[in-house]
Amino acid sequence: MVFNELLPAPKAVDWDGDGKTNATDEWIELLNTTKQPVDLSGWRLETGRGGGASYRFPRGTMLRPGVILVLYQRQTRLKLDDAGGTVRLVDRGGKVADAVRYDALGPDASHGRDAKNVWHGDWSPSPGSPNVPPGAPGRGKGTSTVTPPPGNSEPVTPTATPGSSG
Ligand SMILES: [Ca+2]
Ligand SMILES: [Ca+2]
Repeated sequence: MVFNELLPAPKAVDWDGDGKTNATDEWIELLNTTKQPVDLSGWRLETGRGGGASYRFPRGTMLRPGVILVLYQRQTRLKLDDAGGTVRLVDRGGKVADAVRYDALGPDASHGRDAKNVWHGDWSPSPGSPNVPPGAPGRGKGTSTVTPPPGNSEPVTPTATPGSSG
């Protein structure tokens, strides 16, 4: 489980889509980089240098492999310092699963991780979508993608409809 992207200083964009542009438009992305679903029940997100604020994931928070979870400030109540800071993901046993430090970013700019674990402050923010470099084709514009659960897809057999005889 890793941090994938975060946006600490929203300004002119209503990122959470509630009709208002304010501090609650801050968001954090988590990505399940493992090959199996991760149960985040009891895990925590922390800001600050210890003794900071924290958000505890509710029971039943599951993240499927490869899926991105977007957490808006409305949900977590965690304030990301515009001047830079640290966010930590702490597992149920109190172990830090991942931590990310970011510096001051421009308004509506995100701090995002690429596939090689290098962080960028100049990529287009993409809440809920994979992070793509500027200029890449098909870059996300803030649309959340819902991955359907892997189920059995049954072949569809066309049924012959007998024509009416006249
Ligand atoms: Ca908003
Ligand atoms: Ca993203």
